[in-house]
Amino acid sequence: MSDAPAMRDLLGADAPSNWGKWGPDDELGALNYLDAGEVLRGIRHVKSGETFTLQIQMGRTDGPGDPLWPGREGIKRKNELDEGTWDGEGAPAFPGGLHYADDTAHIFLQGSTQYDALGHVWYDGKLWNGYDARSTIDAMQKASVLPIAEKGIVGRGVLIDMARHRGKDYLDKGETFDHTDLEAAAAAQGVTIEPHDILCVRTGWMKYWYELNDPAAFYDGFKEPGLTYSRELVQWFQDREVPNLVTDTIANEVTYEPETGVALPLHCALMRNLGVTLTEIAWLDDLADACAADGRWSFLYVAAPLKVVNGTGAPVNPIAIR
Ligand code: UVW
Repeated sequence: MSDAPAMRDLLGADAPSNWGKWGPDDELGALNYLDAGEVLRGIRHVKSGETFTLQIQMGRTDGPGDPLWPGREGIKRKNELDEGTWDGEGAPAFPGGLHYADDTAHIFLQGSTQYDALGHVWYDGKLWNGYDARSTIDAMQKASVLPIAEKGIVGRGVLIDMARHRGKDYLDKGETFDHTDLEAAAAAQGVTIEPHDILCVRTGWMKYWYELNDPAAFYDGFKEPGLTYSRELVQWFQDREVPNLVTDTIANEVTYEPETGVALPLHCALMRNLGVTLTEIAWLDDLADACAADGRWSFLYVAAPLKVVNGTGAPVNPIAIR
């Protein structure tokens, strides 16, 4: 048993919270900030019409596989019908000679670039907005990914390139940064992180996964780089009214809070308590290169995770339009 403190002791009984802010039945959390005005604000940041898709490829077979939280598996895609099907005795015959191919897939909903449902993590038996954690049993009844998917996520995105800011291709294992570093990087990039921005943060960690091409080395002493918990950082997210945090890491924050060893406290502080939606495993490198080339770090961000009823999350291919 670890001697790390309980989540409630680390975050505090009076941790910053948005529970109740959007009513007792809310399942969207800080995405409520993204209203029609925010869509129009995002559109004003489209200047050149370039588009960048931010999902990693699912089920790549030419490298290390897909980057995953330990214990998860990448997509298992299976041919059900292909040209071979139509050779056999008793193959279906369609008027006109139509042939077609079908696949099935077994996927972890968190097994690729994804939106987490607000109910995806919890502590002390309560999810986002105070919903009972037992409502997750068998199927996520409250704060599933479905309301997020029904809404869609559209607004002004801003990219903070922490790896570039620190002069690296990718951050080191366990390397941390906080809101003051985000502000410093933004200032160096010549961009301001504005209220209601969809905050995209690049660490280079996806690039590291593919370039290293060695899952054993990647998972040895598994500790992703990322944002690290402090009460001030959580307060900053609440004050900035950040609706959505998007990163190129598997879990959006340094895996273990360095002082206490608590695993993923920002999942709890931001997602469970503030209703900030988390998007993980994003491919931000091509977007970052384009932003660095002309010094424009803001864009229209559009994402529509799959409408999985009762889903704990859903794969997504967000698009940044600049
Ligand atoms: C966990 O919460 C364990 O994983 P993630 O949010 O990265 O999918």
